[in-house]
Amino acid sequence: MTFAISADFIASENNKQEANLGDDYAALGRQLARRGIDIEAMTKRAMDYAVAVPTWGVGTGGTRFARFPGSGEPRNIHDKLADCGVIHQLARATPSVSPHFPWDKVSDYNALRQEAASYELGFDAVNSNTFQDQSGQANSYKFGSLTHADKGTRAQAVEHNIECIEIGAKLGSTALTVWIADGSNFPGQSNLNVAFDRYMQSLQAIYEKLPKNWLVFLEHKLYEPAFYSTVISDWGSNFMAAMELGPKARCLVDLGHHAPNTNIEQIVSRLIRAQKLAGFHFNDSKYGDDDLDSGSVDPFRLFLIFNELVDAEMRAAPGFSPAYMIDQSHNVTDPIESLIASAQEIVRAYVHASLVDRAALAAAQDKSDVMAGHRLIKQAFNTDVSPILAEARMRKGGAIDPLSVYRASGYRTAKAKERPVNGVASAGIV
Ligand SMILES: [Mn+2]
Repeated sequence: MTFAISADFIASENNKQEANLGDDYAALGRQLARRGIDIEAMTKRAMDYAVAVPTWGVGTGGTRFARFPGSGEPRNIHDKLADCGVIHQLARATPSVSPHFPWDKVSDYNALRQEAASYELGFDAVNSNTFQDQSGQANSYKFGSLTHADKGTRAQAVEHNIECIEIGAKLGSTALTVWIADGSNFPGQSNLNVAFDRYMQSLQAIYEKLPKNWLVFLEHKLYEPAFYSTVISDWGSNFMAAMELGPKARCLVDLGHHAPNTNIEQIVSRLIRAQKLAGFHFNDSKYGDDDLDSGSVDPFRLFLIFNELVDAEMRAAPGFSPAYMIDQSHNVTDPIESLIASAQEIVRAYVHASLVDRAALAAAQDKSDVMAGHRLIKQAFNTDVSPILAEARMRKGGAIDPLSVYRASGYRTAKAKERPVNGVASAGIV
């Protein structure tokens, strides 16, 4: 019998804070009512919002310098599902996981689906991996995968993506996320035009294998591991590829995959307009693709992105149905704590954006009343919606204060005993 956090434990921890939450919730409710906002409607929105957790996110990440493993780390997909289950059990905002292959390979995917369901988890987009070599692999990805100069290597990478679709179909997924590390480190290393052509040919072969209700999410990345050029470097390249491929291809926005200070919310707005927004990989950054916890450095930027998303939702933008996922590397924190905190910050940004008085904002913009428009945005962002988030969690059976409950539960200590270190050092940043 492995350790699990009981519903009774969560309820008893909640008991200690329920009265204070009631006070705070009532006070916020009165404040919002003065602004013509029904707090119950906001709480319902918070309860309905969901973001996926990647299976690799519950493992400790690393950098290209070192990785410092934490105790009780998940050793396989079964441990990962248990950890993802705890995140959802406490924070109640992450009902699905995004698996990665071959890392999460098993022999029986029906059993894996049931195992996930036992934690109230489903499967989100499947992720392929052609950025590292696996043992026994015929061709190396050292110089690329879907765009490799060698035809056989490209075919191998295409086959792997098709296998991911087949596994995903068994798990109940309806999307494949493709990120490739292909690019070049030296001018002259590869022909920029030929590389893109090869990408299109490979993606076309994958696209043709997508089941009827499936989408393919194309992920761009400005740099790393290729530092001179990456084949799908920016949203322009991504958009070109998605347009050429067809309606099942959409552009994924990873917040860290842009040059510093890029106006990501404007990119989001454009992709919504073109009905090409696949969804998000949420994280935060200061200098580059830092993969820091969502909302930890620049919560205002996260809010501004959600401001575009809620705007699109409110005007029922055609084809608008983004997939939300967290994509972070947890190097110095307990990954479960980071993912709980990030999920909260993402729901917070969503509720903040939902508070924006859109009719007043449109009126201010029509009159070119700059400061009025800006104040409306700031008013929403500056509202402390913590009581709404806590109330939403509690009503769904989660914890009023998930991080404290997680720590008090002793989950990590129990897992450290159950999951002995196997001595195998795994990869760094993912
Ligand atoms: Mn990503």
